Amino acid sequence: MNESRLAETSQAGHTTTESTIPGGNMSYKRVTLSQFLMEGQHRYGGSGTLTSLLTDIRTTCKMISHEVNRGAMAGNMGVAGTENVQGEEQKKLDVLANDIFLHMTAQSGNYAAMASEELEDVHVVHGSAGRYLLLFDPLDGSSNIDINIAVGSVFSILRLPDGASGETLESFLQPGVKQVAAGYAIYGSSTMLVLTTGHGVNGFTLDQNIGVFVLTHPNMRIPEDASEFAINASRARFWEPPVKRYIDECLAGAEGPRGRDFNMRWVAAMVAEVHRILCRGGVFMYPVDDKNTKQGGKLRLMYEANPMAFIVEQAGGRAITGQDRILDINPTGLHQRVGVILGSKNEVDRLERYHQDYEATAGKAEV
Ligand code: AFP
Repeated sequence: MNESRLAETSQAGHTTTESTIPGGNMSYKRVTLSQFLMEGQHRYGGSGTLTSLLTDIRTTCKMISHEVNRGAMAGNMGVAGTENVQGEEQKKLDVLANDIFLHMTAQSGNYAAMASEELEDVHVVHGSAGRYLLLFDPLDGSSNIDINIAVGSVFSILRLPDGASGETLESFLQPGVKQVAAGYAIYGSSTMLVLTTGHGVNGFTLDQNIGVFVLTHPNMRIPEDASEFAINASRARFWEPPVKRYIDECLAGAEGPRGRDFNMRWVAAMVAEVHRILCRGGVFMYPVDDKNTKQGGKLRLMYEANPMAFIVEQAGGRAITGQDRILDINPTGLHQRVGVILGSKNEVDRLERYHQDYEATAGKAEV
């Protein structure tokens, strides 16, 4: 909601008076997530289901935020002693966050079934007449937990196809363009919920004093140009030529073909990288490389790449695998992995051109 819409809403009926209390707290004048969703429901003529779906997510993320913030005090640090379907060692908070998601979002009956990074198969919500599917990475960046660096939760919401059953995997295998909503929570210096329902991207900060998410980042937009890239540089020897070309040019800085210096960041939590890009632009890359080619890449399509691609595109950025638009990929598996290049439009356009140039050259070489 931009300021003008906020003003409209205020004029439309909410009596707002200047605080007459000396030094009075003005936070009551902010728009809460609930008010924002209701306003959007009236504006876009929703039935209220999407509002209810996102209310489930709101409560879930508040509970996970609480557990993350308690950290060592609650014995939430360290490993769980188990592995997930990816064969990755689970942290205690991975398991706890997953349980919170499953429990809290099943209560409303909105969801027919769910899929989680932490579960091998579809999780059916028995007895639900819900017409939606929820996919999530309950704790993204969990390798950061024990070193007190930002982590997050990522979610994606799909409609249950007409005539389909939430019991089956096939119901989930929809391209990212079919998402009805997506978002993430970032548990950092503050807890924020950033989401889209297809009408732009808006960010809400958790007011810990009253336990309410308030609109603090209306209509988030990604600058088309940027001079900051995020990639795990320890994998440089595995990169494909187009990626190496792009990074080498960034590193060449003002004396190189880009004519300006670049900065680098790597937080090892996709949520934090995407949030930074939404706040100030940049490009995030976890491309397919010589080492992860067999797996199809590192990041998972259904509950990491697709929701983040939806958000990034809604904020004016782009999200590709290198050659293809991520949201157009027809999934073949619940835990399918893809290469991810996303962020500022003009930087992603350049990377796409470099991949096309390379494919064209390689194609000629094979003739
Ligand atoms: P974890 O949740 O296992 O820490 O993985 C996080 C992630 O999927 C993504 O959020 C990061 O961008 C990426 O992996 C970090 O990968 P590296 O461990 O290779 O830095």
